[in-house]
This record gives sequence, structure tokens and C-alpha cells, in this order.
Amino acid sequence: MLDPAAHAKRANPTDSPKARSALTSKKPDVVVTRKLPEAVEVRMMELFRARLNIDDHRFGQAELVEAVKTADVLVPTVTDRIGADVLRQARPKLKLIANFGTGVNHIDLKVAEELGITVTNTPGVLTEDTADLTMALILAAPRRITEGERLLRAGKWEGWGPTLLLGHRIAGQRLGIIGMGRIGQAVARRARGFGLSVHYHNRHRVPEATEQELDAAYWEDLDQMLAHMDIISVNCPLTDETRHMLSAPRLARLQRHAVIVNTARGEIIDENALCDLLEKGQIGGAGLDVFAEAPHINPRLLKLDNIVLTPHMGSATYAGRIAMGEKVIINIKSFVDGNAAPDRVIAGVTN
Ligand code: 8YV
Repeated sequence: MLDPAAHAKRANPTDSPKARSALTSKKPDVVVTRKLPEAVEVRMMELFRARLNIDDHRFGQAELVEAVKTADVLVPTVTDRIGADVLRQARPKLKLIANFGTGVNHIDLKVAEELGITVTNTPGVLTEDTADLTMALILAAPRRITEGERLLRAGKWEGWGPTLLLGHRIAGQRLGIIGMGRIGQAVARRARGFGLSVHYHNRHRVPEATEQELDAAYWEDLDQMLAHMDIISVNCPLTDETRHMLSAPRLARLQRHAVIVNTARGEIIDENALCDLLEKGQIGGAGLDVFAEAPHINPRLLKLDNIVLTPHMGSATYAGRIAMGEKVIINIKSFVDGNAAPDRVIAGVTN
């Protein structure tokens, strides 16, 4: 997939208010692919001719094609694969994909742009929630929290023991954040409160004032940073450049006790290489909220004790999901009213 930020910069000049005039005269047909919070769905019913997914079933390919052929606006989520095969059947009806979520790696942006379809996302409103879950995994993996819970639930706990479930102290460890965007910075703020020292790698160095505020050390060379960290947190988007960024040779640079946390996208890490290292005890552990082939979980991961697994719940708060829905509504409303949608990843051509 292409980099959303780079695309946004190349906004299509034909994405003009005039070009959307046909849409402004009537309520747009909006297809929502998953069940959203009630408040969001009710508002969508008021504003649009919305088709909701009441039973929350997953759209197969045929249903997605039917949706894009018959809707002005599609509201997908990360669980939908909006590839070229689907998009090529979307015109002339579909004009906007208002994604419910920030990551847009499940949408073929190149083809959407080629076809003049606008794509929006929901940045900003899930930052704190995702950073909270990231921090929870940063704590849970080195402190073996879920391992302890499993022991207890299995009825195997025989009481306190001086050497039982010893983990690693959080304070004083070095945290290496890969991707110092909104979420990476929110993780850094939390991490400082727990006494971690913050290091980061990013495509571009963040402004000096931000570095100072976060007391964060920049590593231009990811390989070098990996070799010196105790904990790694992956917080960058999935793009062509970041797919398998944590490859086998890169992962091999981690220290034996290092813990890797991923709340971004599973495909950024070579999952099989990660399993090799975890199985051989060549790294300390992992906290994973995202998986390469979700919802299928690599069975090798399930057999490991030294990892904490959560089912892609970084943004799963009531407030967060309602705010995401509100962003989707604002994007659709702005678009159909002839204004530029605020969270454009791709600015398309409309008729
Ligand atoms: C969302 C996410 O819940 O926004 C994202 O990119 O990963 C999640 O937190 C999900 O994408 C909903 O589509």
C-alpha cells in the first residue's frame, strides 16, 4: 500500500466542491460494513440513506462488490479487503470510502486514486486509547502478568514463592519506539511516567521541541537502535516500506532479554521469524495486539508462554469508537455538502 500522508499531499485538483454538486441534492447512499456503536448508527440513519449491518456479519467479496456498486459512500473497517478487484467495479456510483479507523492498508489506495475515489480515515481520536493498550502490553509482557493469570486459572498456583514468576523491572529500561507519530508520542509520554528512557526511530526526525518534551533520543539507523533497546514498541502505519520492516535479520539484532510490543499492524513484523526467536529463547517476550493474518493466529504464537496476546483492541473503548464514528460522519457530511472532507487520505474526482 502507499503511504497515506504522501497521498494526501498530492491532492487531486479536480476534487472541487463543484464536482460534488450532484451528491448535495439528495441524501447519499451509505453502506456500513460492520455494526457500529448505536449512537453512530442512529445519526447515520438520520443524515444518510444508510444501510447498516445489523447482525455484524463479515462481508464476503460478493457483498463488498454489491456494496460499492450501489453506494455513494462505503464505510469499511480494517476487516474488509478493499482491493483492486472490488474497486474496479465501484465506479460510477461510489465516490467516497470513509474508513472507520486510521490505518488504510486494507484499501488499495493506488487504485482508489486512479479511479478518482476519495478515501478518508479517523486520525487523532484513537491515539490515547491505543497508547494505553500499548503501555499495558509494555508492562504486561516483562512482568508476566497474563502468564500469572493463566497459572492461577489453571488451579496450579500453590501460593507465594520467592522465585515465582520473576520478571523484569520496568523503570530504567530503554524503550525504542518505531514510528513517532501521534500514537508513538502518546506512548512516549506514558513511558516516561514509568521511568523508561525513550528512544525512537522515524522516517523523519520530530521537531526538537517535541524531542525535548518527550526527552526522546533519535536513532536514524533502526538496526542500531534495535541492538540497544530493552523494549521495542511498533507504532508506525503499515505501508509498502514498513511491511516486514522487522525482518529476520533485524529481529536477530535484539538483545536476549528484549521484549517487542506491536499495536500497529501484524505485517510489520516477520511473524515466523519472531516465533523462531521466541521459541529458542533468543528474545525475552512479546506483547501483540495485531497479527499478520488476523483473525487467524499463527499456532506457534499460541503455544508460547512468554508472550501476551490481545485481539486487536487498541482503540476498543466506548468513547473512542463513538469518536471514530463521529469522524466518519463529519467526513461524509463535509464531502456530500461540497466541502473538502477533513481527513482525506486520497482526494478523488467526483461527479
Ligand atoms: C481500529 C486500528 O479499531 O484505526 C486503526 O487503524 O487499527 C483500530 O484501532 C480499526 O482499524 C477499525 O477499522
